[in-house]
Formats: sequence, structure tokens, C-alpha cells
Amino acid sequence: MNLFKRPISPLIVVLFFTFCKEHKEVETRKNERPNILFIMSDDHAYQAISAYQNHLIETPNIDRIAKEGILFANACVTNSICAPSRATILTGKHTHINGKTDNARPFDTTQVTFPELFQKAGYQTAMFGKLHFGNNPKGVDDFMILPGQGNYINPDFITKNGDTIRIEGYVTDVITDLTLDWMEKKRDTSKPFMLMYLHKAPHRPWWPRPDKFEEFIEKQFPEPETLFDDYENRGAAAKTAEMNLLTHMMYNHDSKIRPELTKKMQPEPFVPEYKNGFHGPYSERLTNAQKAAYEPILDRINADFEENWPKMNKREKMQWKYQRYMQDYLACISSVDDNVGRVLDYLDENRLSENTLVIYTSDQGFYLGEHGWFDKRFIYNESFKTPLLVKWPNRIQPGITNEEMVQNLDFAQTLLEAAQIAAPEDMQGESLLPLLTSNEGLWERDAVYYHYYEYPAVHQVKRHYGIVTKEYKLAHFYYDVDEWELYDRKKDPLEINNVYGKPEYEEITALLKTKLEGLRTQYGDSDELNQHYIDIHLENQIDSPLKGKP
Ligand code: SGN
Ligand code: CA
Repeated sequence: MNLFKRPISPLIVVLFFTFCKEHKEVETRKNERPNILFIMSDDHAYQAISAYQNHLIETPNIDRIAKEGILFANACVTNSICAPSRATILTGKHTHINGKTDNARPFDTTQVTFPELFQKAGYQTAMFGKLHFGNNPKGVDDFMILPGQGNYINPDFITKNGDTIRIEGYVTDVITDLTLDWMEKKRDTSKPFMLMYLHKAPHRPWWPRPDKFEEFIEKQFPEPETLFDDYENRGAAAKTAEMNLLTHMMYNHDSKIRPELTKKMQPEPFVPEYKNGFHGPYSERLTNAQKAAYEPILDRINADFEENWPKMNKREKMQWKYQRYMQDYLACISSVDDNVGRVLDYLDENRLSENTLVIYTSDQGFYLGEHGWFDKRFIYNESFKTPLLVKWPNRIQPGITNEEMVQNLDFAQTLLEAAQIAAPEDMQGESLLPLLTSNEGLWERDAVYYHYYEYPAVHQVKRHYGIVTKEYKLAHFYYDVDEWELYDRKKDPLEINNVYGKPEYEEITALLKTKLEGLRTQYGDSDELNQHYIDIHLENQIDSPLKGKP
């Protein structure tokens, strides 16, 4: 039969034109500049995102980003602490170049940051939530940021006009309301947007919203294998760090035991507290109604502590503190996840999802009892790695996992390239676009550079720099020690055996040292710069909160 002579069915014609139209729309969208939604939380461990691991909590909304896009299993930071990580993200440069070595000194705002490049390129830009820079953001048309660390309940915000206003509510909900309000009412629909939505949670001191608080104090969580780590086979740094749950996590400030009760009980072991006990949200900031919601929950925690703590041995005390910690930390994350869901729903409902690149990350990872710790700072996995999930429909295949060693250093160049904006030559990262769009062959980096500086300071984690490959991790701790640590990542994923100096690792150590020097030269770091930053730090000595000052 001659097909060409057959009359074409009207249905086929309609389908054909619909296909052409849709195909054309997809093609046009591919060429359109995408909106960027940059979501970052503070201290969100990948162990507490179910797309990574689901033994602690389900995070269905954050997981949506992974389901619809890509999950980076080996994303890491260049320096595991808040403001320095943010400076690296915004400048695309390592700490020793952007100069933001610690949380204390303000960021040098004469530097170019990626939002201003978006703004200059015709994007509408905005930022809501935690920046923690000691000054206001550059290159954003609109912003509302928390002063410093901010507060969980009834938070204050610095506005673009220079005012500080207090907004009643729970910080994670409030930051989301501001973000949604901007998208709904302030967005210029003739322009693409670059929006930074930056959570304070789940930062210490982990105050959940009352309903989540109540829900999570009922839960018990599995313990990490290294909860009772004794730091054998490690150097001085792990032994002297002040972030152990039993000996450094505060009864009042962290575990929510009322100062009056600890005064009466004098619990062992002794842990120095902040002078103001319930530092943070639980102070005169709360309305009576809010206090009435928290008090019965605090009553239960305090009654349990009063009755059971004196009967517990050391091991049981560690376990009690771990459970208390996880209950509050994970309850805070549950609110982050709900609110991320609200924002993703907004994008879906307003047909914005298709042309919006959504990125979810944290300023660094966090210890959830691993090595007996809370906090971050070390080059060890839980704080060195950071969550990274990206979705961008039509460009990123859904459900991909990528194992490459990518860093927060790469974010600026990635987002700029996605928006077809030229990145300045002196940015030090690499665009992740080839990985996002699956051309894995184009990725060559096999080792990353890390450098942590904030010492002496809160948590007393010693200064160190190092190199990490998929197989090994080599770190040099310096300043008041001169110690090397080497971990065989494949054989010792928990990083409890420092094999530096073992004869069978001599060859690889020499190779890694050469490679590390190569990275230091490539990125422009040096012993002279180490000394320079030590001098600056000592001039601006940061008070330890253990001296009573938060
Ligand atoms: C505060 C915390 C510390 C934390 C630093 C830095 N104490 O000082 O535990 O390490 O911030 O955190 S608390 O008073 O908030 O409880 S960072 O994320 O900002 O780098
Ligand atoms: Ca942080």
C-alpha cells in the first residue's frame, strides 16, 4: 500500500503540531536565561537528608530536588565554618584569597561577588535569611537579613533601608514567608531572578517550633558507630577539640535544662555554660503565648533529667545527651523541609519550575554524634562534606547521583555559566555545568584543597590544611602543633586510624605531599599567608564562649 496516498488523520496532524510546539517551547526555554533559586541552610548535615541517608529523618521535600535532578555524593567545602564558607560561595575564591578566615572579622566588601554579576547582567536579585558577614550584601536589589546568627523565635531582620525590624514567628517560617512574598509581590516578571533563600536552622542552639519540639522529644535515634570515640590513633587536634557531647555540650543552652535546675543539681560532668543560660530565643523575646507553648515541653525534659541523670553512668549520660541533641536538631530540620516544600510548590503552581535552577546546600556539614561530637570545622568527612542537590528541568536528567569531588568554590562559576554570564578570570572554582548536563568526561579534578583557620577560638579546633582525593585524605595541623594525619578513605571510612608514618603508606604520602604543594601553588596559598592570618587573628582575638560570652 502506498502510504503517501492515504489520507492523513486529523488526530495525527494535531499530535504532530502539538509535538512541534512543545519541542519548540522546550528549545526556547533551553535558550532562555534560567531563574536561580539558591537555598542554603546552616549546619545541615547530609546524614540528616533522606536522599543521602534515611536512618535519622525523612526529608521528602528536599529529596524532591534530588528526585527531579542531581545529588552530589561527594560535595565538600573549602573551610568548614559559616561566614568563610559563604565568602567562598559568593566570591568563588578560597579563604586565603578572599580573606574571610573566621566568623569574627567583617567580609571585605570591595570584592566582586556573584550576585552583583547577575544584577549587572539584568537579573533581579534578592536575599532573605542568614548571611553572617558583619555587613550587608552587595548586588542584591532587595534583602532582609538576620543580624549575625539571628534568633529562632521572633527574629530581627536588617532591611535594605538600614532599619532593624522584629517579625513575630518561627525563623524558618518567617524567612520562607519573606521569600514567597517577594516572589509573589515584588518580582519583576520581565526579568529572570536570582534569589538566595538562606535558613538559620538547624544552627545551634536548636530551638524547634513548639509542635515539632513536642513531636520529636518522643523519638529515639540510632547512635553513630563512633559515638564513644576515644581519639586513639589520632593526633592532638581531635583530642583537644571542645565539641564532645558529654564534656562540652551545655546543659542549659543546648539540652534545654533550666538554669535553676542545674544550679540545684550540680550535674556531673561539669560543663561551663553561657552566663545567660537559655541564650538565644528563650528569653524576653517570647510572647506569653509562645512561652505557654514551650513550658510544658520543657517541664517534661527537665523532670526526666532531674529523675534520671543522677542514676546514669558515663555511657548512659552520653546517650541521653545524644538523644536530646538529635531530637532538637532534627525537629529544626523538619521545619526546614516543610518550608522548602512550600517554596517548591510555589514554583510548580506558578509555572516557574521549568525554567528555574534550584540548588539546595548547607554552609557546611555537621557532626551528629560521630566521634562523640557536635559542631564542624575539621577536614573529617561529616564536616568536610556538605549536601548538594540541584534540579533544572530539561537540562538535568532526573534522579542522577554524581560522585565527583566538587566544592562550594564551584558554585559561583556554575550559576554564572548557567545564566550565560561570563565569570571573572580570577575565580578559582570550576563550573559544574558539564556534570549537571551529564558530560562526565569533561571533569578532570581528582583532588581538592581545604584550609581551616579559626583557632584559638570556640571549640578549639586547630588550624589545618590538606588535600582530599577519593582514596586518601592528608592533613597538616599547625600553629601550636606540627602534625600530619593520613586517612585511607576506602579502608577506613570512619577515619579512626591515622596511618601517617606507617611504612606501607610512605610512597603514597610522598605523592600526596607533592600534589598538596601543587594545589597550594595553583591556588596561591603559602606558609607566609598562614603566618599573616595568624597575626591578624591574634590582633582580633575572638573570645571563647566558654569565657561566658556568646
Ligand atoms: C556559635 C555557636 C558555636 C558555633 C559558632 C559558629 N555557639 O558561636 O557552637 O561553632 O557559632 O557557627 S552558639 O552560641 O550559637 O550556641 S557558624 O555556623 O556560624 O560558623
Ligand atoms: Ca554554619
